[in-house]
Amino acid sequence: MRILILGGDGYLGWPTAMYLSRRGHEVGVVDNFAKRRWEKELNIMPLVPIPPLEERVRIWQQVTGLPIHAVTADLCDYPQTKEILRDFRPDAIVHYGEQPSAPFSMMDQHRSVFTQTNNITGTLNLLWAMREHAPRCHLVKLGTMGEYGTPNIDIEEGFIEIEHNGRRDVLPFPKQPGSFYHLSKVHDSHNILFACRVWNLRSTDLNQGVVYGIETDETALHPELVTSFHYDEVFGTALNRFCVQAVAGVPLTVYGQGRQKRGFLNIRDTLRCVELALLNPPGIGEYRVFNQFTEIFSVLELAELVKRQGEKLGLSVKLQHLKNPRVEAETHYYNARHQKLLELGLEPHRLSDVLIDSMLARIQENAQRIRPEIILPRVQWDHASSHPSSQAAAREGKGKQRRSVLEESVKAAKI
Ligand code: USQ
Repeated sequence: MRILILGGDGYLGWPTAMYLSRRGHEVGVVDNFAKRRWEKELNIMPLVPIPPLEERVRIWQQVTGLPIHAVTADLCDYPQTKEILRDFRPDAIVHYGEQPSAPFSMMDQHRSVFTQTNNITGTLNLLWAMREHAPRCHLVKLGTMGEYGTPNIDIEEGFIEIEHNGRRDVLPFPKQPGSFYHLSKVHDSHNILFACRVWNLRSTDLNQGVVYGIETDETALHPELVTSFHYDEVFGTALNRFCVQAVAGVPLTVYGQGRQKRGFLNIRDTLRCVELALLNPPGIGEYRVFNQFTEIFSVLELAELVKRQGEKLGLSVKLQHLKNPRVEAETHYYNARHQKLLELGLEPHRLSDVLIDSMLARIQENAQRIRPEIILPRVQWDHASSHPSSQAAAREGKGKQRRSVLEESVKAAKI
């Protein structure tokens, strides 16, 4: 297949590009490098610095003899988006090209509006470009389990059969997301469903859980093929952060009671899930949802696992229950279905002692790079952000208040 990976410079995009290239697909990656810019703005960086995308593509070709085509483009620029689809003629598109962080979207007004403008506009442009230039192409869109929130009933895969006043229908599962970022994915889902219904496009919405892991078979081929692994409060996800904290000797940052439950999966399973969706496409006009995670844990369970394994390796690991910076239920029912990818053949890499050991070992090799000062949470869901970058933006913003928010955000999206 000819496959375009949008957001191909990111934590998941780059490993997906290599994985699919190695399996014989013709792969193109598209990125506007916005995440590298946000890292600079927030003064954070991945644990291991990552070379520029062209360099990684060159090394990939050198190591494997396989080409990956890289294009710099912004999905918020419609002519650019159309041109890419017209030139590359994809059979499938894997869409990771969005602002991926919940804390980033809750940091301040500007970043919140930016997240929704960027994510929703980019995806809507993509749908219009597909309609015009690639109407049979299969869109594999990365959504999130966070679209559903934590309802007091079982979570289905996208749709639920409801009986109301004696009548029945199958309707989109109710959404109760927990941040403006998660909301942006909800809005995307509605737009994609509508485009499939009205224009006969086809799409798989992968409602993915929290991903952990630092290495895949392809990143391990060469030190410069490493992926962008974050442990800061903005882009780092829970288990990745806990592993780095254990190595750094920083108490594990359990938010609140830590009883909040989420679906988790290994980065290797993300790649396999995307491949399974690609190899088993939906029909013309079909919009389907797969819940993409392999195991459910509470945050506290994860922290305890990391503590136990860390101590076996001789690390001194403590847990710290911080006042929860987020507004989220800490004690709740959570039972989400995740059958469809298993039925297609997914064999999960379950979280094991060995897996945590290997993450800790990999992080220990880079222990000198850890910056403890970027670990503690500063973004609060219900207060003004104490993040220095937001305070600076707020001071600067006073002189600019007349300029419309939308104008600002669209401008930022194009940098
Ligand atoms: N948490 C802690 N301590 C930390 C970090 C997080 O207790 O140091 C808790 C949070 O309060 C939350 C849970 O861990 O209850 C998950 O937080 P997270 O930061 O690992 O994940 P989240 O913000 O939900 O977002 C991440 C990715 C996002 C993806 C989502 C999948 O950044 O792109 O969509 O996971 S899901 O959570 O299923 O919606």
